Amino acid sequence: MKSWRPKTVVWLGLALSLANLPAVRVAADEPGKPSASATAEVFKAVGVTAAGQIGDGAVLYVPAGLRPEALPPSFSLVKTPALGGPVPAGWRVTPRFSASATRFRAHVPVDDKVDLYGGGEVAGPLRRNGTQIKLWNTDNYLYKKEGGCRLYQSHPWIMGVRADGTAFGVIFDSTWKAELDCRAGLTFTCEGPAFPVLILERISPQALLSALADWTGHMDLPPRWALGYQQCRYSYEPDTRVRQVAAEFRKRQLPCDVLWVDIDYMHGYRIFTFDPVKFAQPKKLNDDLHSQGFHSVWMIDPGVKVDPAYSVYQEGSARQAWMTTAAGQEYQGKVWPGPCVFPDFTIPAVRSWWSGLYRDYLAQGIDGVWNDMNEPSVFDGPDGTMPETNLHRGGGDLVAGPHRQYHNVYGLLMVRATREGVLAARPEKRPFVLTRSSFLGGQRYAATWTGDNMASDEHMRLSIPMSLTLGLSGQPFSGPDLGGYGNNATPELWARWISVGVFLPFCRGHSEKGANDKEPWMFGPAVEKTARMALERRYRLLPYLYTCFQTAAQTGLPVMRPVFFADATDASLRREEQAFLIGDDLLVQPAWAPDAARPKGLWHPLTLVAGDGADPHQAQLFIRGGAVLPVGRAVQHTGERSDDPLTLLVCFDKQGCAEGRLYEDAGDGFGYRAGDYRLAHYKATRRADGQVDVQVSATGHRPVPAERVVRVLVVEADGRQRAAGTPQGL
Ligand code: NBV
Repeated sequence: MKSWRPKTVVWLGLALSLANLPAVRVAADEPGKPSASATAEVFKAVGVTAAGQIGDGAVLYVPAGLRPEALPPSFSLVKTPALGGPVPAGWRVTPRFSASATRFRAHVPVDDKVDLYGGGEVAGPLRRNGTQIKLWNTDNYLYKKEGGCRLYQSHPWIMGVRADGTAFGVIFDSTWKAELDCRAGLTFTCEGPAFPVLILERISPQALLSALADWTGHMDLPPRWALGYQQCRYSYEPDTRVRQVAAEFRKRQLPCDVLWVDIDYMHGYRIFTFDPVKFAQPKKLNDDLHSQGFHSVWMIDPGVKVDPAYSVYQEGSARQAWMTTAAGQEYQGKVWPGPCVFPDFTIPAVRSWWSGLYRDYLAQGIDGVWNDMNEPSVFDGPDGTMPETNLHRGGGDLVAGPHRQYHNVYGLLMVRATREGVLAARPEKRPFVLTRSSFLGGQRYAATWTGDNMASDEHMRLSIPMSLTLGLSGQPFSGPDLGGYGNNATPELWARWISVGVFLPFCRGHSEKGANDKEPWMFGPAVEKTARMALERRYRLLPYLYTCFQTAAQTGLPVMRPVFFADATDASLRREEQAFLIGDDLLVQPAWAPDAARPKGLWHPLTLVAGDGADPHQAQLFIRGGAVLPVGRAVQHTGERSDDPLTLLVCFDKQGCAEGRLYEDAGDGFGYRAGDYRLAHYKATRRADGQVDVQVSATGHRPVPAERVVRVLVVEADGRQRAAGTPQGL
């Protein structure tokens, strides 16, 4: 047998060392076209040191300047790519590398007929052809800066879906400040040195996303309470206000699981502290919330107040934990508390110190952590962040480098440390961390929301492709601020938004200081009724939704999916970005999108709450022919038992068959990893006499919950639900 060795093709003797060059702003030329201006940046071709297979349907391209056996550590990849054979014959997607004096580029030619998706958190269309984004995590209030072409997170990843439904994906494995241009093929240009490109090839978009999760990591199963409705505002203060909001939800019978505590709980905005007057007894507050079935999530920012009398500042200073200027001086920038210092999360000892801070903090009964401002956002810093020349000292496998290199992973490193700290403090519980800034692979550490949107029709519509695109970029757990963060929401807008928002993976209402109160009862009785109905729909769906989260954790498939996932060969679905799927079996069509493209085949209208078909704001729901959808009772919070009864909604295909799955476990903790779960697979068939046979097979050791009543309802073509028995033992 012939042994295979990487082929070395060095076209230019470029000894590229771009790491320390200053950022030179250049005119952004259209990729592939010669530049018009005499001073324009010139890119020269760079050869490939090695290219080869690194797994099934996965090929790595390594440009000159890098060695395949000594690639720089990757923040996205969870496995080190090892070349195992030549590029397979007929391989269809190949990058070309080039470099200018200051930047390095990979260009991937793409056939015009390919539809492009991904790129992470983007404000724009779902289909990315013809768009450009910047990868430079930015605190982008109301998405106003540069038309929202750079937001809080960076995902150097694009996937292409061909007419026949096959799909490929490209990971540009660099953290440096970059641009991703989808106008003429794919062009990724970074202000840093050479980087490898990984190309994945699969038979479908679904298989591709599973491959992406295998390479960039899977989301861990969140606690079940994190799937409930969550209410936030900047800020509920003092603690009595948090209690009032909690009481109001329960009094009005509006389902809710989580209350959020924003920065004003802190003592002078010092992180890990509590205001001695406004939040004098955080533990008592949390205990009381817990007794009413609420969980609470509290905010921690990265900026640490410069205050020699403050323990976090003292401890960090003693450890030399802070970011420095290029000259090695402690860097200070202004955030909420005034002058702040910022932990250098590239230093392993700083990360473990940061992790340790959560032990006493969480002992106050705090359930989840919200890491905000972690781009990092610096009020008086250049471009709203810290100088690109600031120095990260690194450690472990990370080399020292300028902020320009590590800026995009500052939030990722922070939430990695946060998650580790939360887990260490409470090893028996599943951590819940929400982050604003993130990077490709960030699903390993935290869920995310789409930052400071505004209360407008435009942003409401935009929020759907945003969350879909995050899902197509490896992050299954995301959602916008429902109702809009900035500005006042009108009752009409808020009602429309909550009616669709309840189907997003992360479901939280929020409002900015100064904007109107956006709790469900603030817009009058009619809107409150609409909200209750929408929330009850979500809570009825919890058994199905939790099953979708388990699928996402295990397979990498998003919870919220574009409708083209129902048929990747149907060209008419490729641009649909208002209607969407939850899992395989539920189609959500917003009331404002009556003309949304819908997949062919049987999709029967679905009612979940009496009267939901008559409410003008509720989204229309459709169940897929061939599906068994497990749903529960509308409870007030996820701690209540919702599976009494458990309803199996059966929608037969043309052959009179339907299948579905239900995943159940303790809802928190890690017992499921040792088999304490039940994954039921239902198979329903229509008998000649109109009755329904349901068979179940299950994996896992968890028994069927005691005395569970299961009822089967057949969903007919007109949406009517016909009772078809209450079988035992399901
Ligand atoms: O902590 C206050 C807010 C928070 O409510 C919001 O969700 C974040 O995106 N935070 C930004 C800082 C203030 C921004 C104006």
